[in-house]
Amino acid sequence: MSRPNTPGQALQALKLPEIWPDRSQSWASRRQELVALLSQHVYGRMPLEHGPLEVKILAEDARAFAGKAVQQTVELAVELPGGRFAFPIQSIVPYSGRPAAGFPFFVHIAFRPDVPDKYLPAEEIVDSGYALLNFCYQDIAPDHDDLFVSGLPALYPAWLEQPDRWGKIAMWAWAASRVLDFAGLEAARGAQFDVNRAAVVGHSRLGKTALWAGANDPRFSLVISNDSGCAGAALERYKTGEDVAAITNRFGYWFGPDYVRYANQPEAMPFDQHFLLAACAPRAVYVASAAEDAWADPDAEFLSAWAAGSVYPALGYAGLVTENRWPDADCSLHQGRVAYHRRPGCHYLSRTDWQRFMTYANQLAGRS
Ligand code: GTR
Repeated sequence: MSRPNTPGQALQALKLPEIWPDRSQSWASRRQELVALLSQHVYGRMPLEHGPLEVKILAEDARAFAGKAVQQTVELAVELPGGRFAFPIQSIVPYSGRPAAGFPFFVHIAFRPDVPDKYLPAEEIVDSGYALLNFCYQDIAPDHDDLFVSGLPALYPAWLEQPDRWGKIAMWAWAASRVLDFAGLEAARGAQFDVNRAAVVGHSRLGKTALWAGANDPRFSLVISNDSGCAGAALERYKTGEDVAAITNRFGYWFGPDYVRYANQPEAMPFDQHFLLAACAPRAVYVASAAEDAWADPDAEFLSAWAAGSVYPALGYAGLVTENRWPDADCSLHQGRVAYHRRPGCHYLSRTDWQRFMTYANQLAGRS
């Protein structure tokens, strides 16, 4: 497909399904429908029932990062229909500059448990006045097709019999909400976290996961996807690189059973990925692209962000604030409740990405 001269022309030609066609319907009710639609057709449905969260500190470094923060390894556990599920997280909380309401924080859905990590400049995040809650997705459900016999899904056995049973993206997203439960418990004890400034962030397959976590859990006030591509931020109807056929062929277990039906026929989808971004509205949603990431398709991610922004004005906010031209290889569009950046280089969660996320999060706080 050759690229139309302007993104506006591209969107017009696509004739995307409308996010909120009946404006007499309340947004709260339409938003629920979007989540239900995406559950049914893409990610599978998340179970809701679980026991109360149990918290156990496994290890503590009170002088982490040159003495600037306390770092704890914490075990979170809940009772589920099939037994007890426990997983470790890392909690990093700065000592200085604590706002009265507690620190704003990132729930980082991580490829590895390590803090710091090549995708996680933890000291810089601490220095910027943010706390961090980090967990490794493989500790929730392993990232391979094991027929859901291990980790979290095995403890919801009946759920796996459902025709719209969840896939692994939904399982990893479920865990992000349990981590947020932990922040809530800590905040209730007067501890460090400002639960009104909770962001969820992930890269690539975990960027898809961050979006699904944010769509499901309105307690996340900022939802950030980095290079999330197919089944993440990118419009399926527009994109090149990875498509539904390619992703379900390699990673069918990430999704509910229905998604594969749309392989090679995106026009049959009663939705597109702008529904996923809009399901976060009126909260802030941030789409980050890498200029050379053709597999994810930066233009398709940008168009989706722009299309999703269309619901915000009726909710009292600007969506994506942009001119009608394709983004430069290095740009940040931070003025609306839908934010976008494109940075030079390839598929990676870089320091540059984090710096821009924090710039935007600071700006949001200044506004509210
Ligand atoms: C690729 C996959 C992408 C993206 C990526 C990643 O192999 O096709 O959808 O999720 O992995 O997570 O790094």
